[in-house]
Amino acid sequence: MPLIQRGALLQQQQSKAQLSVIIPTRNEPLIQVLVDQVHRAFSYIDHEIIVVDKSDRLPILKDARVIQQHSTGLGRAILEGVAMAQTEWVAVMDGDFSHQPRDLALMFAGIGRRDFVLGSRYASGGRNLDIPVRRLASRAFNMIARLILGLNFSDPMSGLILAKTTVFQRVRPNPIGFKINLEVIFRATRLGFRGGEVPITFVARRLGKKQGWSPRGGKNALLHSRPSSSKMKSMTTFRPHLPETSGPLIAGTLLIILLSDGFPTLF
Ligand SMILES: Nc1nc2c(ncn2[C@@H]2O[C@H](COP(=O)(O)OP(=O)(O)OP(=O)(O)O)[C@@H](O)[C@H]2O)c(=O)[nH]1
Ligand SMILES: [Mg+2]
Repeated sequence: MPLIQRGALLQQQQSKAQLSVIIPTRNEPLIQVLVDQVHRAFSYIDHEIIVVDKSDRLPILKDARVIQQHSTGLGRAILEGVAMAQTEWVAVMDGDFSHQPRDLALMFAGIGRRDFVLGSRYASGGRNLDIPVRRLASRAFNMIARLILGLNFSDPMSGLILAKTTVFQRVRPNPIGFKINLEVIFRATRLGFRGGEVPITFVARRLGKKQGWSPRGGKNALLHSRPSSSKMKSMTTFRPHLPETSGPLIAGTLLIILLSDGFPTLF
């Protein structure tokens, strides 16, 4: 190949972003502030931000690709974002400041030879500053997921993940509702991808309308997921009667959601 062409190709390769940060959003008032902070956290690396939006009105954002979500549910929003990414790495974070851009930058810096890393509230040095009822539910939900799936991660439900794009491509998640990371982690580990975790600080949403009460939005899973079993169908009809903060009911509901919704997609 002529030198000049080789040079142009090299330049093209070098200027290609290495990392796509995918932020699913639904009426998030602080999204532009978050986009700016993510850019600052990754100022040392070529990156892009893809906002996959399902708001009432598509936000106009500076320095981010905004795509309108065509599918339904958070899990599928993430997949739409990953499909747009042409980078070696993809990261997924919430758009409400529960996940900190600096934590994501630390995850990227510490990735080493691993194929994916999870942000963990429960690894040594991590913190969960969410409201008490959600902290409790999150612990219970994590424990159930880890026990049943035999996952060796302290917090597979944190929602913050950084992975090689090939991990998502090989895993080909088929999410129903919210539980995409659980599915990705479980299948990726089975496929032999190397995973790790980095401690993070998770905070309750700063602003904006609450979208769900469960650690990862069980209510949205009920509202937006495609029923995968008769159990799920009965949960959907049952939903309007759910009180907002009834602990045992929440734990029971989460368990049923997990069993009826997430698990059939894992195997
Ligand atoms: N594109 C898209 N984004 C969503 C959808 N549901 C939630 N989100 C976004 O996904 C991220 C996580 O959802 P949250 O509503 O924060 O879920 P949560 O943390 O369990 O609950 P709260 O923080 O209490 O609302 C946020 O950035 C939401 O705006 C959806 O159906 N589509
Ligand atoms: Mg949130």
